[in-house]
Amino acid sequence: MQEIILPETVRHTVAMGDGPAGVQMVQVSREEREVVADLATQLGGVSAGTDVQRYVLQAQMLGAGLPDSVRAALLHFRHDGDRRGGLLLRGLPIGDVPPTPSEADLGVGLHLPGAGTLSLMAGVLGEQFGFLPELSGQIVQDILPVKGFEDTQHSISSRALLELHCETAFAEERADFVGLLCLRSDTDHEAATLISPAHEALARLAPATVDLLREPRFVTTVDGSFLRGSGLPGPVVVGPISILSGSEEHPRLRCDFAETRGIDARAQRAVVALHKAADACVQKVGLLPGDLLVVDNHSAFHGRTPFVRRGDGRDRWLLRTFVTRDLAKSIASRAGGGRIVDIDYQKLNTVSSHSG
Ligand SMILES: O=C(O)CCC(=O)C(=O)O
Ligand SMILES: [Fe+2]
Repeated sequence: MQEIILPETVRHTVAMGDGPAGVQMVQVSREEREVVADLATQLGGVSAGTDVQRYVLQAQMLGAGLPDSVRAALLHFRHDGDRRGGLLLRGLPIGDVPPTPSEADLGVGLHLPGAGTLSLMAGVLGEQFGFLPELSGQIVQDILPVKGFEDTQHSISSRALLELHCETAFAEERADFVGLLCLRSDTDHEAATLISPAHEALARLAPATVDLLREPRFVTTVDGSFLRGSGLPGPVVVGPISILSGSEEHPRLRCDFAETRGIDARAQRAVVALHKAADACVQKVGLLPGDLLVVDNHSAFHGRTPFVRRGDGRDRWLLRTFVTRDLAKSIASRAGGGRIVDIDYQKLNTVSSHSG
């Protein structure tokens, strides 16, 4: 019988080098790439668009056949997270990549071999899910630069720096992990994904500031991209929340520097100090085709440097997915027990927009 690899022993079985930016990295070999590609092809027999439940289950079943090094790295990351906040798998199969679409809500990437690769990896980490109406509410989303959004704080921006954030900080149901699989880099190689580990940023702050971040003295607004079609006139403000929880050794964050603010002057100064500290210890990861970056959405902020959108079909293109360890926590927001969370934003609006 084959020996079962327990999480405690996993770290000894994986050869991990430091990635381009001090992020833990696993280089996938050519043989391993072929195994993953074969599994992704098998998964391709189920539609990720119309048969989501069966698709995710199939990905989880097939995941048992992934190469040990890949599986062990993902299981280890799932178990403990990583103080560096990210895991980079380099050299994954993505198949033929068509021209980058000009819109992000057409669900093009969902049907590509890369989506199969991403979902196989996600199935080892936990449960894949999506949010309505963000990027058509699919479980695999296209992250690419879109005309008219260049200077926004949406993930489809380009010219603007995408500020450091925890993904969907407004939502209790937010992902434990965000998976970003690169299909195409930007032509100029200017775009870099940013990672800033919580413990490093916190180490730069005065103890009184860290204590304050643990108090429920903050509010956070819902990203505009989630409110499209909701009919709500103004910002949806959620709170009061604490930005920091967890232990000193394993801090947990809930903050998006484009959306989160203090409800009084001292609390706001703490947000500004944290932002400055997080910026100061940012790591840049220039994703290459076949790179999967898994971000721990609790122990690190992520963001992206500015780059140029050309609209020539060669623009940067990532596939993104959200993974939770516990899908049951969002059951009230998932109609019919599916995998797409549909939040009632009106109910979420717990704070008068005049406060703060
Ligand atoms: O484009 C990137 O590298 C990261 C974008 C991002 O933060 C996201 O899609 O959640
Ligand atoms: Fe993000």
